[in-house]
Amino acid sequence: MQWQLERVPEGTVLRHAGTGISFVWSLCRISFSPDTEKAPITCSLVEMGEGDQATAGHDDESLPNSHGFTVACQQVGIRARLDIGCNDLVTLAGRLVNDTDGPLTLHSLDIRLEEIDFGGSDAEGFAFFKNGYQSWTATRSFGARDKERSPWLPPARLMQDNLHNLPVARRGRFTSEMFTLVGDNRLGRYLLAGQGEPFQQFAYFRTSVRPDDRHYPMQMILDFGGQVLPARSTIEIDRIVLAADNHPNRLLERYLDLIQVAQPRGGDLPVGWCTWYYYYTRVQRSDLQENLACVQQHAVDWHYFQLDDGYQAAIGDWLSVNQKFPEGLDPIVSDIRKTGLNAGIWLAPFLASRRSTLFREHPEWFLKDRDGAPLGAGLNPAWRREERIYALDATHPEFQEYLDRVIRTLVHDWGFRFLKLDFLYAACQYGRAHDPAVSPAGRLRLGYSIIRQAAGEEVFLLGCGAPLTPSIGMVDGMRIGPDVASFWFPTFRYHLTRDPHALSARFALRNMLNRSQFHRKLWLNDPDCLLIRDTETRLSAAQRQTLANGIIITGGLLLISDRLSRWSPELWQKVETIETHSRACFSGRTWPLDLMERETAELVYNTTGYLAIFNFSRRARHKRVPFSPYFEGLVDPGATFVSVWDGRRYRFNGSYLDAGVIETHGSLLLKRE
Ligand code: 9PG
Repeated sequence: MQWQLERVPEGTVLRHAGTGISFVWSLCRISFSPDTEKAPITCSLVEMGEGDQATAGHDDESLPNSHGFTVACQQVGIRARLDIGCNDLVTLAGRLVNDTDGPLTLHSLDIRLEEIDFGGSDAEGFAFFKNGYQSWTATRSFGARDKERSPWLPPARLMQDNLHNLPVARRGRFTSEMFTLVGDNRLGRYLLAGQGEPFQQFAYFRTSVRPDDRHYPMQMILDFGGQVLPARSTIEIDRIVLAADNHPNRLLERYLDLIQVAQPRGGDLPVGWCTWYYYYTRVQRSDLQENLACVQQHAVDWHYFQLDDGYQAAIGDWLSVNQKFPEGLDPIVSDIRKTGLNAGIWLAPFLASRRSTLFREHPEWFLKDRDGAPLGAGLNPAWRREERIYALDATHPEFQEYLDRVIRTLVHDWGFRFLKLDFLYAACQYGRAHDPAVSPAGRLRLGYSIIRQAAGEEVFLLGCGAPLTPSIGMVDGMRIGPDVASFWFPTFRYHLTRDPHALSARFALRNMLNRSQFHRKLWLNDPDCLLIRDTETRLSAAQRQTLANGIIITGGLLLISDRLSRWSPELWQKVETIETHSRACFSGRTWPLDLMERETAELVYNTTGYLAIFNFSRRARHKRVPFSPYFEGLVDPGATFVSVWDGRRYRFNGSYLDAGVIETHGSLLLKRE
């Protein structure tokens, strides 16, 4: 038993024997409204005495070594039974009980840890790892002097951030979703706080630190998003776990094992082609034919050929195609099948635009804002300006029937075997739903189960623009970063928008490396598409190589999005090499070893024996990779590696590996000899 719990007058002190990390568990508050229209009431949950506990009941399900306590807000009739269990993890589990004769609208359960102590004398070594809300959200670590930003434009926030846990752009104030890692890099001590099953709420974390602080507070929030708890009923709350270790990757691995609900899809690495990053919404039938012809000519062993955004008559009307596809999608699917590939298609199942037939005919199928109007879901610059989009209500029975029919038609009538489900955040937006007893996270889970039921087990479901926790166990693959692009970074646009998630090769790489451990624990990671074209690109040769190396070492889906007829014979050869190494890395575990020290990990190890070394700085750098602490227990101190691309040899000399000079945005991909 590594964690010890001690009761003191200020609260409950928890101390981890292995690392010496400790904190005080001080306060728990709940916020709810007796009536949807009324302002929320926030009350501190007070621990009840022995006698009161007896009336609370529910002693059936306590955790090992638990300190069960019933906390309640007596005057209004809500009760929480919480258990803190302590072994090598601290686990908080519990339920909420509505003791009244009317429904209660739930907002949040707020738990505070005070005086988190890593044993340092100030915050110089402080590091905070932020996991973003959904696929596209920035995911990276910060130091005590950093600022975490959110875009200026409200639609960009709505489409990429969690509106209910927005960064405040102040030095030392940080937010995270689903889990966070905080720690001290100088001491090598880390604490993980994370959300567990059943993933019916959103969990988020906030902290605030000043450079001379020795202790930090942390707020952990379970957000119910206005879910209604009917009279005299009970709900289980999502678990919260805390763990400590000297190695951030080991800690993350422990957490991912704990929350893994299903084995990811078996079989080989999925390889495919996608229309988006060359054709965008201009895609037409002849483009598909042209690329299919190339695939056939080169006899490659790919599995999927996916049509992205651009075929539909309007966002929401997935079964009516536009004038670029005059013969519909049937002939396309049969062309794809004839080439031996599986056809894939993109759709945004919980979005519809104002000009769609769906919106005009069924405004009642949408989530509603405060005034009862359909809830806006942002705007995509790739679509027409007048194409205002709205969020559908996954709890509406008639919409559920429509969704079922759309998916059945795409899969069983038209023959698609791969569905890229995009803009899924819309299902979780806070608004009035047909069934208010389903939480926002629960709405997305409900939507996924309707889609899975209609599509069948065999169809590959890829989540995109998707809040992470409700997707666990529901999708085969998951986009884990923002859109890639044929440029490194939009410097000018970034200055205008300050969008920390901005689509770019740089930020796509940041998320794919920083989130690489999710792969095959929660789903298959989709790092977004590989672009290796050497024409019609603003990526330098080094940047293209780095994108390829990042996709290879992290072992996720390999989806290509170039115009294949423009590839030279060298590029066809190159993609073969990429496939070989991607297949090898696919089944390994990837550890971004310096995750807590930089915005984007630069030392990435795959347990099948691959090592990638990146230089994300703006200058060429001579890189000496220290053996300790990163490689202890992973490779031996004299291990030799060979460069995958030029056969050069590199060796750990007991204390470091000299990687030589790596150009700006360049990288090495090495394999154990
Ligand atoms: C099709 C594209 C591609 C791409 C998806 C998604 O405004 N935004 O914040 C925004 C983010 C991502 C995005 C579009 C808009 O791209 O990730 O692969 O399928 O939709 O429209």
